[in-house]
Amino acid sequence: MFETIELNESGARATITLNRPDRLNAFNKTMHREFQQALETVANNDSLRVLVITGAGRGFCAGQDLGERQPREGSKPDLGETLENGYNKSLRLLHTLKIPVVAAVNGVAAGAGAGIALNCDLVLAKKSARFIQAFSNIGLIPDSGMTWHLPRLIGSARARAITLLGTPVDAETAENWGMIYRSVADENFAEDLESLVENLAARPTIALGLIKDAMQKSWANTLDQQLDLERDYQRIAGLTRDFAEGVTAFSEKRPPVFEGR
Ligand code: T3D
Repeated sequence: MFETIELNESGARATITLNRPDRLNAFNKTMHREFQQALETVANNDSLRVLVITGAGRGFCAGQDLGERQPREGSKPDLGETLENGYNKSLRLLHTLKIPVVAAVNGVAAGAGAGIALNCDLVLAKKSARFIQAFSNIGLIPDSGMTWHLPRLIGSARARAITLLGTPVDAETAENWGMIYRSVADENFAEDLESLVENLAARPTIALGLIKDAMQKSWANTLDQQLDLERDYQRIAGLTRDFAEGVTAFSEKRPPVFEGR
């Protein structure tokens, strides 16, 4: 069905695999369209409780396919337009998903490829992976939300350094800086990913969606506004079947069985 990605929906989990390994899964026009279609499909499937985004082959994603950006005599590119309809549209879809999204970073993540990973809720990376803000290496500015996320994740000094210099950040450093959730030995990656995904898929999905949204909104809110938001979201969480199950299971001294409802 897709040419440049794979979408696998199985039970409570979906996996989107960026699938142009010979280009390190760089985004061409078709991949932009197909990635957005896949995200819409995931958003419309109520049985899903976790999404994984990963890359085929040795890379996660090398950002924009530069083969599509070769200068042509007499024609000037409008990269604002390509951002609006490509990465920005995808990231807005990603951020409105109500289920947790895990970036399984299996190899190098460069440019908007790093951007896609860092826009996910949890980033699990192989120790051998690298994150490269490659934009300034080719005369561009960081996009895909990187000028927003990076200073918040790792502080302004490091964010300025890695974006101005294009310095690669290895996965272990990325974890130590708070850029990603965790880096794991390459040989443990598949197993650790599996247990993370299993755990998320079994947790109370509505509460997880509300947590994601509350964390997101906190950046723009005052403490007072955030306390109001917590009151409103807790009201919603308190009406879920999973909350009733959580409290019942606690009283009965057994593990809860959440249904995501
Ligand atoms: O344009 C707009 O719409 C604006 C938005 C821009 C968003 C962006 O993402 S801008 C940043 C674009 N990305 C880059 O600048 C990264 C370019 N790639 C690299 O710097 C390196 O490839 C890596 C550091 C990612 C990996 O290096 P390495 O040595 O592990 O692999 P390699 O040999 O460079 O790459 C392997 C192949 O993938 C190679 O092809 P070949 O020689 O085997 O035929 C290489 O050309 C290809 N490849 C890697 N990145 C891209 C790519 N092909 C097209 N586009 C790429 N971005």
